[in-house]
Amino acid sequence: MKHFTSVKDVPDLEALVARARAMKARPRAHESLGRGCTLGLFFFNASLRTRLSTERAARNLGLEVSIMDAGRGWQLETEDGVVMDGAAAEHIREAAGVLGRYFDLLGVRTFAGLTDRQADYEERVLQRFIEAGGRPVVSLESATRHPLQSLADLLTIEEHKPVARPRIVLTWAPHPRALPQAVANSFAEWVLAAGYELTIACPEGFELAPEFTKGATLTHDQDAALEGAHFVYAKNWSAWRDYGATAPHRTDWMITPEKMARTEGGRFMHCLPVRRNVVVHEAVLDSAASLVLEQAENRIWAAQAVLFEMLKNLDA
Ligand code: AN0
Ligand code: CP
Repeated sequence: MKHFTSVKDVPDLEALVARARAMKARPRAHESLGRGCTLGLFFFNASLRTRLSTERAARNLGLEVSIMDAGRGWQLETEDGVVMDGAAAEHIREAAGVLGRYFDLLGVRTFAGLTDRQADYEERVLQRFIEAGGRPVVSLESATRHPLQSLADLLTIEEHKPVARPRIVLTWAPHPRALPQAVANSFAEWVLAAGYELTIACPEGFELAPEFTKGATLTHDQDAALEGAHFVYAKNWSAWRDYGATAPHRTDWMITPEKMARTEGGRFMHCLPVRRNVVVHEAVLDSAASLVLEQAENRIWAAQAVLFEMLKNLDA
């Protein structure tokens, strides 16, 4: 595996999940693998989990890690051919090129702008970073995907599924701000690639891009979708069709204990950060049904499995 930007980069999904489980069982078993190798993580946006779990994972593999928070005070130009007489002092081509000279492996987090759908869905920032960096790149969440999150989510489902073929529901939930579709797109893509059936519930107008949801069952009836579910993955996303539109007034879509009661002993999932009593009622988060901390922990083992495969590829 050279780059890790989507499930499409994974040659054997089952083997990668097994690798993550092995890392969890013996975190330090490969602590000399990364010796002498360096990993540079570049964040255009704030992060708690991705930043710290990836650092944890890298250290478990013996990698040296440096992290740059570029969100504040460091504006990069990402478009080609522009006259750079505005706020951005540096172009991504130089910035990523420099990082490629400093590190063996690179990680980058870049959010969707949510104004230009085409630019976001072409992953222009991520692609330019990959081109200019000249090194293997792990996505720490891009405009349209969050593959490390999805791998951790899949691992969590494998660990907690009560039956071989669980009923998995991805449901839209309200949020005051416009958020990307990345987590939801990615969750759908990975769960479907793993061969599970998936139901996606959202208000009208909030359907995800068809390229991510082909094979899933789509519904606008959340209550019906929750009936008999084993996993309820809640997430807000802004609209793909009317790009970036939000619906914070749809408070009727918040996940409550009453809604969870429709499920088949369903477990609650969310990638975090989550807004209590907006996306989900606190009674659900504080209940035994919640898997959110298990998911967050599994971010370490997901990142460690991915970095392990990328390090092996460096040697090859
Ligand atoms: C982001 C999102 O929904 O995409 C990050 C999730 C990992 N969430 C927020 O910005 C609250
Ligand atoms: N779930 C997740 O990626 O969280 P952070 O934004 O804190 O990294």
